[in-house]
Order: sequence, then C-alpha cells, then structure tokens
Amino acid sequence: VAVTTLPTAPIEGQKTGTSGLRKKTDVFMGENYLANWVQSLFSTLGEDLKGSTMVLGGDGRYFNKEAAQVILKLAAGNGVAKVLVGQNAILATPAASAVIRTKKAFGGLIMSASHNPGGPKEDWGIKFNYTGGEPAPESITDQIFGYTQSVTELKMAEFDDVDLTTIGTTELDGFTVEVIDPVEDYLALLSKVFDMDLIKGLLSREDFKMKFDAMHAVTGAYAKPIFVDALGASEDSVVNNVPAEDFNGGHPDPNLTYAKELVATMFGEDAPAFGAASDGDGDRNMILGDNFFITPSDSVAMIAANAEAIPYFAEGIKGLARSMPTSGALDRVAKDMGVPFFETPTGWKFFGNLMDAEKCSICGEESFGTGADHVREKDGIWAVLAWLSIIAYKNKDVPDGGELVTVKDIAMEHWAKYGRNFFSRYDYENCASEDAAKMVDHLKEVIANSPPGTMIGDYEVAVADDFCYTDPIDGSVASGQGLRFVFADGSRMIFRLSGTGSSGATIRLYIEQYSDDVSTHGMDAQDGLAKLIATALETSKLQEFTGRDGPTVIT
Ligand code: VG1
Ligand code: CO
Repeated sequence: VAVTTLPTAPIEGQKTGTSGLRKKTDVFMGENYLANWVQSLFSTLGEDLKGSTMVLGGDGRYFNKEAAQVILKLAAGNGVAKVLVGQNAILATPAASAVIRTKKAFGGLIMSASHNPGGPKEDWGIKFNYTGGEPAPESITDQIFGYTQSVTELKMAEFDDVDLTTIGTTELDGFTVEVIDPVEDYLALLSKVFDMDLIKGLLSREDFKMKFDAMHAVTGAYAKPIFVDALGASEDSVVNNVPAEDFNGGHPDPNLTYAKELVATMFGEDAPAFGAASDGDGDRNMILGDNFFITPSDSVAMIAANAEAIPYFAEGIKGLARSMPTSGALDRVAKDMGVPFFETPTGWKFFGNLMDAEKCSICGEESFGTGADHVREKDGIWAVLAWLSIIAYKNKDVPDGGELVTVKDIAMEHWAKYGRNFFSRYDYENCASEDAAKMVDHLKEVIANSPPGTMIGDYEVAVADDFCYTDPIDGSVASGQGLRFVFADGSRMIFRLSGTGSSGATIRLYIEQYSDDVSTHGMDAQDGLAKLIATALETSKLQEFTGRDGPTVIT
C-alpha cells in the first residue's frame, strides 16, 4: 500500500490513566488527536511491529467506526501486515484479550472508555493490549506518552475505508484486514473453562430464572449467543442487549446506582434467582441474587472458595490477587487454601505479570472487576458463568421445585466460615481538581503525623502510608497508589483519585471492617460501617475541601 507521511505537531495531555487514554469524544475527534496517540504507540513498538498481526475492536460507542478506519490506515502505514477486526468494530475487552491470545497476535487496540457514558458530548477512549492479551504495562504507556510529546509525522497508508460490516477478508497490497466474528474465539475459550452442561442444567430448571442486563453496551452482542443460544436460557433472560452508540443515554456501569432497571427487578417481588449486568466494554460485572447484592470484593472471594465448581481450576489454584482497595475477604480464602496471595495497585495491568509467572489463577477488584488467567483482562461474562456454575454445583442434588440453594445462602455460608469483610466505596465524581488536591495534601500531612499506635477517632493506626507496589516478578515500582489507613483491628480507610475520568477529579473513599460475629452478618453494609465512614470524612475533611454533602455513587 502507498504510505503518505503527514505532518503533525504534539498535543498536550495524552497521558494514559488507569486503563488507556480517555477524553471527551470531541477532543478525540479534534485534528490528529487520535492519530497522534496511535502513531506514538506504533513508534513505541518500533521494529517489532513490522509484519505483525494486530487485533482491533471496541465497545461499539460513538466514533468507534470512524476511529477504526484511522487506526487501520496508521497500522498499514507503520508496517503491520494484518489486522483482525471484530465485526462492526465490536470486541468486548475480555474477548479482545482472548483473540490476541488465541490468534497469537502481537497485540491489540481496544476502542472504549469502558463504563463512562458515550456519545458526541460524552467520553471516548483507547487502550493497547500486549502479546499476552494484557493491558500495556507502565513501561510501554510511559514511552507512548513520551512520543506524544515529540511526534511530528503520521505514517498513513492510502486506501478507501474498509467494509467492517461483513465477516471476511480484504486484501490490500501488502496489508490484510480480516473481519472476524466477535463472539467465536471468546465463546470457544469459555466453553473450555466451564462445564457448559452443568450450567445448561441449571438454566433449564423450572425453579431457576436469571436476568442479564447488557446495559445497551457491548455485552449485548454476546448475551444472546452465549446465554440463550449456547446455554439454553429463555429469550427474556437477557435485556437491553442491543449495543447502542450512546448506550441509550445511560451510564453503562453495573452498580447499584447506574444499573437501576436490573436493581428494581432483583429487589422487587417475584425477583428471579439470579441477576447480573456488565459494563460498556464487558469487563465488569455485578452479581445479584433474589433481593440480595454480592459486593465485588466478596464475589471474587466466593468464586475462589468455590472453584471446585469450575473445571478450569481442577488442577488447583496457583495463587490469588486483589487490588489494594479491594476488601480482605480474598486474603482469608488464600490463607485457608494455603496459596500465594498478592495485593496490587488499582487497575488490571498489575495482574498480568503474576499470571504469566503462574502465580495467580483468580483475581479481582472492588470496582466490579473479576477474572482469571484464561485471559489477561477482567471478564464480566466469565464472572457470570462462574456464579452460574457455583449455583448449579450447589444445587446438583436439589430436585427441580425443591429447596434451591440461593445466592444469599452461598454468601451467608461463606461469611459463617470466613467472617464478613464489610465494604463500601463512596465516589465523589467531578470535584474541582484543586479541591481534591488540597484534600490529598491534607491527608499526606495526617499520614506523616500518624505513626503506628496513633489514635484516629476510636481506631488505632497500624500503618498509614501512600501505597507503593514493587512487582514481585520484574521489580518495577508503582508509587502513589492510594492513601491508606490500616487500623489495629484490621479495618481500613483508603483515599484515591480516579485515573479513568475525562474531566475534573473523582475522589474515591474505600471503607472496610471485618466481623467474625455471625449475628452481624445480615447487617446492611452502610449500618455496619457508619462509624468508620464518619471517621474517614472527619479525618480527610473531604466535605470541607470539596463542598460536597454526600457522594454521587455508593457501592
Ligand atoms: C477504575 C477502577 C479500577 C478499574 C478501572 C478500569 O479506575 O477503580 O479498579 O481497573 O476503573 O476499569 P479509577 O482509576 O477510576 O479508580 V474499566 O471497566 O473502566 O476499564
Ligand atoms: Co470496563
């Protein structure tokens, strides 16, 4: 293909956050904004890129189709030999990871701002996943940022837009675009991980109904093929399952605030036995039972504790990992199993090294991210199938119409054995950046004056610090990963600024408290945590600094 070198100039602020580069859509649509970043990525990859196969897909949001064409031209211009593109530029994040691994591609680009709303006035985003299907490590994202500050040329191939609506191959002179089924490789992989017949058996029971809410986002493309066609769930088991460019005006974030419709169904009368939702790009999940919510920190612990229901783990669990703000429920399971355990910073990119080194089988984040080492991304549908497997396994011997072991029963049983880590996260979205910075400075001062033994309210400090992680595999260091107060009784309060927003600052406050007293286990988390939350607000002066009376989202 003919390649033209187009002049460009660096654009400020193209630094990736927790998960790729996210900005307002109109920023990305500005002249060369997207092209500069993609060129910088390709420059970072350098000679390794020449003759390679890359994967391209996204969550179906507004601007993805146009962006895909720009990326294809830059890929060809920079020497990529072949790009595998999901049909209509669709690939859920875990599916992209699966395709990179299955097809042994060099890497992949995912066009998504995940759970952030989409549309011309909302957010757009892009991220790069490497050869193992894992989000690019900071060593790569730092280099990309470096190139964005000096980029002067775009290497663009010249060809007409490629048809991405039909599965098949387009051969251009020395460059191939193959449009693939976005579900196939992913479903094939999941079918090897799970006992699909076990799940089918559950879904065919008269006394078991489920609701999966795709929130008008990318899992809409996967829900019917997987739950209905492959597993035999009834058609009405999947809702909002047509991906829309603007997610139907919603916020495709599966939590108690934004997944309103599903929450109303699951907390209503005659609720189904199981409910779940996924986010914009299909890597998050929310798990609900009949009038019952499973907090994500518990979900990962419960999946790990019940891994015998999943054939993929038949050979045992290599290790378990969670992000720092995620509750310690998983730690207790790891201890009980006697397997290695790791605490990483927020963001999935830190789990990849552990998995490649065979030190981690299952991991999770409090932010509705759960996954395993079958791919290198968190995986919403995997989590749903994991829960369906566990429910099916627990009910193997219960006759249809008998006393079904419920999601709530599974949780209560888990807490009775391990104790309960009460957990809640408060988000203060879109605060003024200066206000958030002042609060952080104040907290750093409090930390400096809080050696072990200091009393903060009724709590005795065990450790107060700014979390810093040294990767046990490659020794790389990530500092400034969250201000944490760990108390002598094991309870914690943690403060972080979000790294996925597109404007302003979002403050996240994470609160955790452990109880092995069974009589408290039925309590609402907000009641169980009220005192510690009050202490956190007082210590941080959050309300004073931000002028906010309350959080915008509580999970
Ligand atoms: C948030 C979550 C983090 C998650 C990240 C990407 O990051 O807290 O746990 O890995 O989003 O998820 P932050 O920096 O805003 O707290 V997704 O589904 O948006 O790719
Ligand atoms: Co996501």
